[in-house]
Amino acid sequence: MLTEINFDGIIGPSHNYAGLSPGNLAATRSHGAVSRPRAAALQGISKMRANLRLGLVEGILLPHARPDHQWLASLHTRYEEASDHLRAQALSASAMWAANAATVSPAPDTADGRCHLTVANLATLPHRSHEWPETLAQLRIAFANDAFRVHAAVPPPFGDEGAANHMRLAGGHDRPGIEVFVFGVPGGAFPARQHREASEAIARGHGLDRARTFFAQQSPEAIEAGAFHNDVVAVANGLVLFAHEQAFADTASFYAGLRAALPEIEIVEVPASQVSLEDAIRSYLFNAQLVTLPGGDTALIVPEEARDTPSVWRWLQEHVAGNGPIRRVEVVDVRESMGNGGGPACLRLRVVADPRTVDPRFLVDEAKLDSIGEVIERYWPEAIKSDDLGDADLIRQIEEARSRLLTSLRIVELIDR
Ligand code: SUG
Repeated sequence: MLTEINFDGIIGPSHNYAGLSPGNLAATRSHGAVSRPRAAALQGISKMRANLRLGLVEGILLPHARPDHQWLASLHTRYEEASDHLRAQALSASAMWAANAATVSPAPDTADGRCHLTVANLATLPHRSHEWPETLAQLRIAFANDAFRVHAAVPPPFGDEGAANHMRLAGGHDRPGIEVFVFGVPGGAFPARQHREASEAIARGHGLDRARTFFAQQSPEAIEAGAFHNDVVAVANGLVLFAHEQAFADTASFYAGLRAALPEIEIVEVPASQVSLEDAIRSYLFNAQLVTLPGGDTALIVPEEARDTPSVWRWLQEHVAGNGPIRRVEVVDVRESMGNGGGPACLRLRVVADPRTVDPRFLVDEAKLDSIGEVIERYWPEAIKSDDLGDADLIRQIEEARSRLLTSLRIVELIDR
């Protein structure tokens, strides 16, 4: 049976605040702050546990080998001798944001009836541009079954940031859906990370039906206000599209096209007069997990920052009380990830598939989360300050922590990458 599986990125032991993402206001604000990798990873585990308790199916993606010695070698240097900036780029734990791992088209949407995944090249920012080889290696293990087709990344300079700029709407996870690719147009104050050419290549590679595939431009004011990915201002699930009024460049014709292709669609648009773009981005209202619960209700899993932002919390309360499509709101604490601009939705990659076709080592239940939690408690560093990045003991601890985790999960083929 096809079901939605949320693969959460386990927050890696090198999680730190190096301010590497221009246009990501939270990350820029946190630059130089002390990070807490252990607490961060445990927050991620608690979120997964809460999802399991809601009846959702959960999987994991793993922290990458950091520092990335292979990447540094390709730059003809070594961690010990690299500049501070290169060190930070080689050490980033940014692979935790699994929504940027790949774009996923479930089997009912594709010409060959397989679930297609294209690994994202993340070409825009140096610290993310070297994630794809290990992400590809992980996806090729987790989705080795014939039910899947895993594609290599689209070549740069066409920037692709994966599922964070992709939405799917369908009458059910197992029914043919419509897929929306959201791209940005370069030229503004901040980078437009998703390029239309990359999205079009992915749609071709996945064998999508042109009539059910949309390419929508992200509004330049959203990018300017800090929406470096579409999933900071919009999210879709089932028949519900939940978006800020200023998310898209040409909203009227985009929505008209969606309504023509999927007449049952429910578009929930939050007006700027009730929640400003600034509040939406600060609170990560839309970087929420919009999920269908086993009973059929739609729930929204928001970060605590949404409850802390009065305009946002008011809007949510009124929506739920007023019988809107979102029937339930769940609040999770992912503050350490939020400090780098990663909310609940950034931390997971949605894959619609039959769980029996996934390598079981990448699926989790509560017992497995307990044992992952024990490894984190024992081996993840407690805190990282920006001037710690040259500390050889810390680097050894980071490397050991990851290999302990992979060993305990028996995913040893990734250890020596
Ligand atoms: O790419 N932050 C990530 C946050 C990604 C959030 N993902 C989604 N919206 N789906 C980024 O900007 C900051 C790391 C640093 O500055 O050290 C960072 O990479």
